[in-house]
Amino acid sequence: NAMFSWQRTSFHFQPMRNWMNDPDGPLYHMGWYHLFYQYNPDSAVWGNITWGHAVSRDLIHWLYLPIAMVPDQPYDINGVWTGSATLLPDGQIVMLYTGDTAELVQVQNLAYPANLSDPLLLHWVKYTGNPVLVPPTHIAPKDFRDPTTGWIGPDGKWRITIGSKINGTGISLMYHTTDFKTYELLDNVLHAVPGTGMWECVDFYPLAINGSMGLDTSAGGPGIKHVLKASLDDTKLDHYALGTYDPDSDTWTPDNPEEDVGIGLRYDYGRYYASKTFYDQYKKRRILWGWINETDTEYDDLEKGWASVQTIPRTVLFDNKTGTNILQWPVQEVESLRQRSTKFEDVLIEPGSIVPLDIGTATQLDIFAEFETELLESAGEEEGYSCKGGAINRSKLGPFGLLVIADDSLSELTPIFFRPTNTTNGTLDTYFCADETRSTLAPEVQKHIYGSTVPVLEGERYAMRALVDHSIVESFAQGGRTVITSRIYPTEAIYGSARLFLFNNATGVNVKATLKIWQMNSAFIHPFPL
Ligand code: DQQ
Repeated sequence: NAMFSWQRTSFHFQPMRNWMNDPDGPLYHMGWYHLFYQYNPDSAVWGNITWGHAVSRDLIHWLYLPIAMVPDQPYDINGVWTGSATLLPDGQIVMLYTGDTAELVQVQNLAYPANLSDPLLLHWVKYTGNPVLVPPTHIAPKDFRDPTTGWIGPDGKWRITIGSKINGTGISLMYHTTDFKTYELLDNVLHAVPGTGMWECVDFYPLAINGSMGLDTSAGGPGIKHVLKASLDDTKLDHYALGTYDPDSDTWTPDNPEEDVGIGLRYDYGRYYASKTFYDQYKKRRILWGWINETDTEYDDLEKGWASVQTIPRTVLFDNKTGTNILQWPVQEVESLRQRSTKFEDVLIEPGSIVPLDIGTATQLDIFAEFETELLESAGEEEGYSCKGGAINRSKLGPFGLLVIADDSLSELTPIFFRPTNTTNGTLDTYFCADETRSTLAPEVQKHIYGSTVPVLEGERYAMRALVDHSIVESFAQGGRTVITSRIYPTEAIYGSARLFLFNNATGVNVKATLKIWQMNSAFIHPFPL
């Protein structure tokens, strides 16, 4: 179906057709990265969920493989739902996933590759003893899903955790196991946060406080913090927090109780859900996948014949400069798609002005932009602005930034911008925002204004990177402290009509922009020639 075909991405992973949601069981095996994903083979809306499967040498170019698992057993006949891979020290691969049973009960099942020496891991065997876990008696049958990757504690036992809720409190149940077939439920939960509702797709992993390497999921000891992430079913938002894990009590404590899971930081302030990390033992890094869901109508998705995209995989590190957040950054392999680049130095953008950037077509870009501001004398006082009000809401110090996926007449445009603002206690806060209000002329599309604060430290310029891919913009502020993904539905700013601009809508500052912009090649994403 050619409808809106210009909205398909060129270097993001998406199936050729039909519906995709959560990434599942990502892993690296014998030279190949494997991505599984929630997939409806029959339609562009959710249902009949199977595990789609694709492999890559570099996380950028992909080969679609046959569906890895379909609902064909009483314990998963209503859907092969989300799960995670655990690589055992002896080389075995354990896949735990949620099955929606014939009775619509959520249970956990075990699967493993039929042939470990097959680099493509084409065939998966479901364990004959499935289900391996059913909802505990105090848990509702539909509140028990998405098992994590396992990790080993100091006692040599494996642990997994599974999200749930009790009376509106989001919780993560803890289990011990030695063989992934039988499990012991612990009395305590890993963590609980009142009012956050059902926790889907819990992720739990260590980050080194210093250094640029990722850690195996079982890593422990000093010099480590643990990230706990929950996908909140009530709001469809991915929230994380940094904290300390005690492997003896199997509990986790947030560094800052006011920024606990579900009430504090988010991975991505845009369109993003059901993310999952894995440890890449080949390149020694932790990699984060996330699902970019649609903001158009189901009707449009059915017309298009497809729905959803995965983000470019991101490496995750602890930000030891702020000490309060993670850093997310597109995997370095995406840079292999870079082609011709253009540099702009100290481009002056005066208050209320728009400056076109002459780079030709602007549908596939990797943009690095730095901004410096110079306060004008006429500037008055102001405080308390945020992303709210979007890019047309002018204040003394902002907004300024990029207009992406815009056309020459500016009938469609998406501002990605900074807004520094004074606070009531005399400090400066900086917001990083994306304003989709004017992103499309299409009527029945949600048009959000996204964003949050971003730490900008002493001596740092305002810095952003944006990956533009036809209908997706992934934007990273200050090296990945705050991230926003936009799903955009252009009707005019397409193909050769797409342009890039700078803008400054502040009333009291001149802005100078320095940029390097690469045209991006398309990735090779095709069926594997089996
Ligand atoms: N998607 C899966 C569930 C999970 C949800 C079903 C999150 O396992 O909780 O497709 O998007």
